[in-house]
Amino acid sequence: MSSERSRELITRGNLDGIVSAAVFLRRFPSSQVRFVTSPAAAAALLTSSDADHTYLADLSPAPSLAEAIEHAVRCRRITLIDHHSYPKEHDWAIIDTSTSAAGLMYRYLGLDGMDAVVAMADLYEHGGSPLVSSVADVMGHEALRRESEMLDFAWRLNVKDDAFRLAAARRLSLGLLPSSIPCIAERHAKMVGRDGWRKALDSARRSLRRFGSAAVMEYSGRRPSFHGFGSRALTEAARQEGCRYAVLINHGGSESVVSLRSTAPGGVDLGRFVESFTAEHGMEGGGHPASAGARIPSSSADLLIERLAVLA
Ligand SMILES: [Mn+2]
Repeated sequence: MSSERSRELITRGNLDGIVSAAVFLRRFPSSQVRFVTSPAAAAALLTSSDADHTYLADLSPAPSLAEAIEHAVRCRRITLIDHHSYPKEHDWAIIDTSTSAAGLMYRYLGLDGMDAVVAMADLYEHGGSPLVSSVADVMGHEALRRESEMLDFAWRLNVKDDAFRLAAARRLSLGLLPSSIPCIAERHAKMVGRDGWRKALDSARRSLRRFGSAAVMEYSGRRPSFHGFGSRALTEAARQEGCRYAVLINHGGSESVVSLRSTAPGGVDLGRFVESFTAEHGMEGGGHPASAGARIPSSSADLLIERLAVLA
């Protein structure tokens, strides 16, 4: 077996995962890529794999996956590249919360020629990065946002279609952008034609309430699906309403789960914001500058909204 064939990538099927696959394929064009939806699904694939070197991207080392990796590293190489903060350190894990998984892999593998493609993932995951700024200087921020949106719409047309993901990643690995890749552009056009995005934005807009800088959606239990677009529709509706931050609050009994997204680059570091809020009011929270989450006492939810409302 050639060394190319015994190397593989396991990653997620979302935008960051598809761009991670593109980065991997630029470096290892004939290696295998498989897409999964969770660390547990990655663990199952890893356990049945016989690759000499498995890369895992955009998957956090949750207990099920960490256990499978600890077992596998006894006889083969494993490299996990991820950007979600995780409390435990492992010598097979490279974790950096300041970039997308694709951006981290791009740096780690020492690649170039895909700056704009990788910037789409940084923009999608974090709202910004040094790479996003330098690419936006050249092609414009709005053009970069549109390219990112094209790829994001395209995979959502049929979330089960891994053959599409792979074909898209192969073209992206050449440094091409979504608008110049027919299979992506066609799917994006179909998705726009279905009008699902407009419907998702409309229903997101209806469920948001504005409080100064913050657009807030509160619910209890399962979050509405928004025609398959989920929190993406909420963040975009918030942006169009002129709000800097989108806030989702899932009210449980005594505690509530909060998720925060910034809708434009700049602004307050949301990870730090929730860390200091939870340090003051209890429970726990953390995240990135543009995306953060927390568990808070339900009694402090109104205060959290008030604080966010007055942020610049
Ligand atoms: Mn990611």
